[in-house]
This record gives sequence, structure tokens and C-alpha cells, in this order.
Amino acid sequence: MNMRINNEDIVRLFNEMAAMLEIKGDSAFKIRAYQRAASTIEQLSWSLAAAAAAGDDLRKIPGVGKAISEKVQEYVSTGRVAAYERLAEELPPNVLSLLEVPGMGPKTVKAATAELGITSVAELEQAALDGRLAQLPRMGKRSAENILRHIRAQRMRSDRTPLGIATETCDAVTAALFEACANLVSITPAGSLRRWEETIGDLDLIAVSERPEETGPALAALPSVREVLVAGDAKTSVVVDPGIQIDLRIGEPDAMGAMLQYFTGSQQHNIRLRDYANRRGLSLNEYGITAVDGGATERFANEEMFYARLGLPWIAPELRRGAEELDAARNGTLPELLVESDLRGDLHLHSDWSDGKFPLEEMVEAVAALGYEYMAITDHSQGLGVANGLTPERLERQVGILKSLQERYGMTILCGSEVDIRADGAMDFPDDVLAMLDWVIASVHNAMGQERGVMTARIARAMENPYVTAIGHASARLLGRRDPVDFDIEALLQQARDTGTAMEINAAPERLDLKDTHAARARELGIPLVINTDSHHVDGLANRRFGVAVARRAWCGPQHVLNAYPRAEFLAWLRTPKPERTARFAAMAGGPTAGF
Ligand code: DGT
Ligand code: CA
Ligand code: CA
Ligand code: ZN
Repeated sequence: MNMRINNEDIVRLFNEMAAMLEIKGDSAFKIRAYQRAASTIEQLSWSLAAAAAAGDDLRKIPGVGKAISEKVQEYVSTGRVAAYERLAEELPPNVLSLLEVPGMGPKTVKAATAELGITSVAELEQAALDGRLAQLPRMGKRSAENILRHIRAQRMRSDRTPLGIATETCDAVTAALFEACANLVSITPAGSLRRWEETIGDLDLIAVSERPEETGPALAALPSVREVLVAGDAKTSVVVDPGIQIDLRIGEPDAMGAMLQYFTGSQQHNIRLRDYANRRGLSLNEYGITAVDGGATERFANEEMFYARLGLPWIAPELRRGAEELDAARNGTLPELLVESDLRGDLHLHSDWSDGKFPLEEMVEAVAALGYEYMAITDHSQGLGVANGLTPERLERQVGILKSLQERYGMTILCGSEVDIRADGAMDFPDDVLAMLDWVIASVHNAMGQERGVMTARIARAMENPYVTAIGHASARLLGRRDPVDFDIEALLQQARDTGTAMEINAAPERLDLKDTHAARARELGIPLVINTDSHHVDGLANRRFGVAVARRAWCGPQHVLNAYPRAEFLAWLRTPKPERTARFAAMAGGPTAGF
């Protein structure tokens, strides 16, 4: 199989080219063109390489002109881009990491490498400490000290924080602030957290208080604060354990609409919204909306009113990516997004029979308490020794127990398994064992370093198995800890459609897998998505909100999600022979019950 280049590969390429051109001092126009192309391609759900290979005209994509389109073609057909390689040869190694240090612009990076011979952030830190950095043109003592502070803060912040950890930190800080400030009225998260991005650069909080001047100092005084970066009237910035920056701003109740809108972003969404407003003679800022030809700033108590003033419906934060959401809002074609209460089942759950922490009965009881109509217990298969995987004999015993439990519940309890996909794509149980199950999730848990072609063929083979209902956490990534496996997502999703295999959105916040753009592509292809918590603990069931967020970011409504369907329809799909399931799902999604 000739593996395609993923969109992520192309995005990285163009971002790096932009950065290198910046250091070289090339034209701002050219740099901006690469950046804009990268940010557009990042949002695409469909494979750019596939489109290029099919001979599509890539210039129809906003931000993709002749030069960019030719580079994509070159990359796709040869796996290399000569212009990129030329740039990399011209510049010192490691130069891109220097540019990531706040305060280090392209000119400074150039000077630091050329005049001081600096090739790493560690060397930059040394030069800032011993005074050499301050000697550079346009630098000076103060700037050098700032860079030193940023290097240290960056090290402490350790990059972007996975959504789950950011959410926990946000909850903890919010609770502590309420504890510390009797006059606090509300704390609302904005920024990437409110948009449910998979990783968070920093946390943006907006506070409303009866004594606003006390809120910032109260944050700075919390015991979890490691460092105070900014202590101003308008903004307080701190770094809290476990190394997350928090930007706190004070809002006013009658102007929260603009405040929340502005700081929710994304920056790209705001830029487009501002252009849109400008063309209507209005200008936007964090306090409200002002007519360009003068007059007072109008204030808005909430975002609905803010967007309404622009003639737009409210746009869900998950959609605010600066992609197609503005056009959709204008045309009245924003999707009816999935909400948590649409879910009617959870189909990936572990008990203490494998690596879960709770007995079968307690897991079943906890799911029933959510009011679900169906569930599946899916303990690990035998191959996963470390997770106490079940042998066929233990699995058969578990099936017996689940059948007897079923008598006590109105909820349908499916007997399932999370079966390893072995390195060669074979299932970890023989077909006669799989045949006794109602629901089979196939997942990759080992040999994750396989190259793209091998991994794609491996998962594709698993989908051909007639008993495999869904692929679990397809990329096997752990945010901030383990990279996704390398596969051709387009080839896999087409195989899912051809074989009638559902694709899981694993809601565990360290996974979020499928990720949003891949889930959007699955939706476009008519593949049923299933949102599972993969709970190993009764508390894990609440993680469904993260899976719902991924689905919302993928523009999914309940009609796109298998476990949002009423039991009868879900079971009818499950009873349909596998190759016919895609057609069956299309009929469900487009049928009389769609869009409930
Ligand atoms: P992050 O923190 O990297 O995960 O991403 P955000 O989106 O939370 O970004 P952040 O914290 O820098 O700023 C929060 C929002 O505030 C951002 O999404 C849009 C708005 N914002 C901040 N600075 C600017 C700016 O210079 N221009 C515009 N248009 N918006 C800004
Ligand atoms: Ca932020
Ligand atoms: Ca921020
Ligand atoms: Zn798993």
C-alpha cells in the first residue's frame, strides 16, 4: 500500500517553512502565506494528499495559492520539498526551538546564532545569564532578563497541558478562589478550555466580583501559586501547580457578552468576526461593539446578545475555529450539536475482571443510575497480560454472570470484549470465541511503532473481521505522553465505511481518540461514531462530556452518534449483518427519527 501524507505532516512543513523564512528575513507576505495555509489545512477534515493525488485543484482552498499548491503536490508525489530542504541547510540546526522562546523574534534568533553561536535553548539561557545576550543589537539588559524569565517559566509550564488536567486545575482554582473571596459572583472559563481544545496553552478566567480589586490579589495569594507573572488592574497572571499559567481578568455583568466572546477566541474566529463586523461599519473589542463612525460602545450582558447585534445566531465555542462556522452562522446552517443528555448507552467499560477497579455489579449499577438504555462490558482479551486480560474460559464465565445480571435491569447489558489487534492484524480471540459476544471493540495496545503502511493494513484487517463492531481509541495516543500511531486515516475511514465498522470517540480526557478532525471525516463518510468513556472506575462515566465535546467540535449531532439512538434502533443496527450496516446507518440518520 502506498501510504499517503497526512494533513498534520503538511501543516508542520509549512509552519516550519514560515519560521525559517522569518529568521532569514524573507518577505512578510510570503511568511504570512505559509502560516495561513498551515492554519487552514489544520482545520480540514479531508485528506489534502488524497485530493492532490486525485488531481483536484487545491487552489480552491482559501489561503492556498499556486506556490503552496505546488509544494503540496511535490510533497505528495516525492515525499520531500526542495525549498524546505534548502532553507534548513541555510540555517543553523535547532534554530526553530529558539524562535519559540517568547521575546526571541526572528532578528534576535538570527543574531544569537550568527554572533554568539547559540544552537539551543540551554545555550541561550547560559548567554542570558553571563551577559552576552544583552550585548546583542536591540537587546539590552532588560530584554535579556525577560528572556531568561520566559525560558524558566516555559520550563516550569512544560508546554501545553492536556484538557483533562487543565479542567481539573480550573475546577480546583475556581473553588479555592470562591473560598478565598466572599465577594466573588462568578468565574467563567474562556480561551481554549471553553472551546474544549485537546490541549491548553494557558487558562483564561473571567471573574465578576462585588469587589473586583480584591480578586487578582486573592488569586496571587492562593497556596497553589508558584509564581506571579503579572499583577495589574486589568489582568493577573500566575503559574499554579502543576505548572499551568492562569490569566484572570475582571468582567462587568452588563458587559460580559463582549468580554467572554473576546477571550474565548479562537484568535482566528475573532479575526474573521472582526472583518465581518467592520464590513458592516462596526468595530469589536472586549468591552462591546462600537459604530466605526463614532458613538458610544454598546454593552452586552451575554454572548447571544453580542452575536445578535451582528445579525448572527450564537455560535457554540466548540465551533469557533475560524473555519466554516461564520459562513454557516450567516446562512443559518449551523448544526444542531450533540449534547450529553442525548447519549443512551456506554459501550466500552472495564470491570475488575481485567484492569478495572470495580466489580461487574457495581459498574452495571453505576451505568443504570445514569438512566441509560444499554451498555456493554468490554474487559480486555487474553493477550493483554498486564491488564489481566480474560482467557476464553473466563470470558465465557463472565458472559454467564452478565446474562443473570440482565434479569435485574430494564437496561440492555451487552456482553462484549475489548480485543487486542495483534501486530499482524489478527484478533486476539478466535472467531468462535468472538461469536458468543454481542459487542466487540478492536484496539491496538502494542507494537505501536509500526510504520504507516503496516499499521494501516493491521487495523484495516481487524475491520474485516465479521465480529468486530467498532475500533477503539484508533490512534492509541495519550495526550502529552504518547504520540498517536502512524496511520493513513483516510484509508482507514474508507475501510470502516466499506466494512460497516463503527469508530469510537474515546472520551477519556487523556485520549480524545478519534480526535475532532478525524471524527468530522468519519461523519462526512457516514460512519457511525460511538462515544465511550472506557471507564475503569465508576467515576470515569462522567468523562462522557469530553467525548461529547470532540463530537461537537466535529459538527456532530445525535444522528451521527450510534449510542444516541434509542435502544430499538441501536439493536436493529447491531443485528444487521456487518456489510449492510453502513446502509442501515444511513437510513437511520436520514430517516424519520433523524434530528430528534
Ligand atoms: P491557548 O491558551 O494557547 O490554549 O489558546 P487560547 O485561545 O486560550 O489563547 P490565549 O490564551 O492566548 O487568548 C485567549 C483568547 O483571547 C484568544 O483565543 C483570543 C483572545 N485574544 C488574545 N489575544 C488576542 C489578540 O492579540 N488578538 C485577538 N484578536 N484576540 C486575542
Ligand atoms: Ca488560553
Ligand atoms: Ca491567555
Ligand atoms: Zn484500550
